[in-house]
Amino acid sequence: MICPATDTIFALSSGRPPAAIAVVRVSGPAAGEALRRLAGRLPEPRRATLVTVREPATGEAIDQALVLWFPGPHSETGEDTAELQVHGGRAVIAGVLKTLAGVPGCRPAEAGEFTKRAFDNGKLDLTRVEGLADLIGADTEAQRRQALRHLRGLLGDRAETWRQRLIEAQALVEAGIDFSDEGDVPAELLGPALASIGGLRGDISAALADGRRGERLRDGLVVAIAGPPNAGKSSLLNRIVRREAAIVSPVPGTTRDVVEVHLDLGGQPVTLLDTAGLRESDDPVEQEGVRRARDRAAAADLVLWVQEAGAQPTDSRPDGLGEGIWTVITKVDLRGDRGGIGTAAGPGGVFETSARTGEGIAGLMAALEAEAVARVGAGEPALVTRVRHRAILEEAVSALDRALAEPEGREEFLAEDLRLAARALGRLVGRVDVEDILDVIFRDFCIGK
Ligand SMILES: Nc1nc2c(ncn2[C@@H]2O[C@H](COP(=O)(O)OP(=O)(O)OP(=O)(O)O)[C@@H](O)[C@H]2O)c(=O)[nH]1
Ligand SMILES: [Mg+2]
Repeated sequence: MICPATDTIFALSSGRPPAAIAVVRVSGPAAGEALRRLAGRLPEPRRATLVTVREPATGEAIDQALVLWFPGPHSETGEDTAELQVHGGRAVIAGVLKTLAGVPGCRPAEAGEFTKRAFDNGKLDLTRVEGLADLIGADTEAQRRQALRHLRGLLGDRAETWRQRLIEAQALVEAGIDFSDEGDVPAELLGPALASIGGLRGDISAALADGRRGERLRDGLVVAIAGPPNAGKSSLLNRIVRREAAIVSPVPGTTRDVVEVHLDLGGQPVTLLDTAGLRESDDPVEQEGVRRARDRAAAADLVLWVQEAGAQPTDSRPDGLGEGIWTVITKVDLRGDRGGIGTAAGPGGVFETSARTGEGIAGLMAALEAEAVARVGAGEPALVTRVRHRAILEEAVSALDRALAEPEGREEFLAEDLRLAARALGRLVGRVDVEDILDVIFRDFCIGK
């Protein structure tokens, strides 16, 4: 649980020492006092100032540092905030943190607590907080771009506009209810309200009909390599990632656990899974491996169904493998007589590859990248990037559907439907009813953020 903001919090906000520079942040009412003790004075606001940081009791110099002073409310957290850029040695950092701990009212920050304060002080809405978490977690270019858009309010601002439109429609309906004695709202108020609700419903539904691009981009496109034992699945994975990520052996049934690797294909995040060869087995461990292989392949965005060159097509693939399936023929080097096969996909989207010679691998990877771009990276930036967003917006759409379906004379119900929809949008940006989810969201942050 996060304590009330009367405490002043501090933390090392930069990465693991030792490093060239370490950034220590302090936020709260005693931040100014803390900075005065360490730096001997309070520097001019928002101006980098070189100071000698001293242990206040003894006056001993700890380090030379660049310090910044951001008086609230014009700071990231909205509170008085100090930032010290010291040399990133462990002893220097320990000395600074120890001194800060000695300042009355100061204590070490908990994970995400700086951001939580920014949220509490209205500096960031919840969708921006989520964008910030995603920005810190972004591994690829496309993920970074999406996260930054959300940090800048892509969804939060849109949700706020939608909420305003709802509130206006609600005002029209409620004005109508007040005007009429019999409960029948005049058409000149109800008509525009209904038109606005219809338009809004359309806009929110359009945001939801995005093929889950935003969620996919956060998680990465999941591609499972599946096929019969010994077909060369693990070798294919290793060749693609250019390291021995999975064990390869001539013994069928080598892979048991699912091996997961994360790739950055031209900025698109792709998670590649190597799975156990699918076959009947008496070995309980292998059976479990096969069960896992089937599960992960069924849940994947794409399955690469791997078959050895020259294998009987009776190795036919089982049902329920997932959304899309591509066939990958492996070990084409063993065919000998068929030199010079191109690196692109053959007819019917069949890829001919050899993990030994590397043939066809570049073509397969290019196709995977194009698929990732098509499924995740193409089109308008996605407004919805989390299950939370989707669930709330779906709830708003159902409330609007109910509103539009209310028969004449039930304007009070209509007004209530609109209130529910507005409430849902309020939850999206964290204005209302959010206590239960805040801990979950801030838990994802590191200490110092
Ligand atoms: N010549 C040749 N041999 C290959 C190629 N790819 C894999 N092999 C061999 O085929 C055997 C099986 O390879 P694996 O990658 O372990 O096959 P797998 O599909 O992962 O097998 P399981 O995990 O047991 O299902 C090994 O002896 C590999 O060296 C290839 O492109 N060319
Ligand atoms: Mg294997």
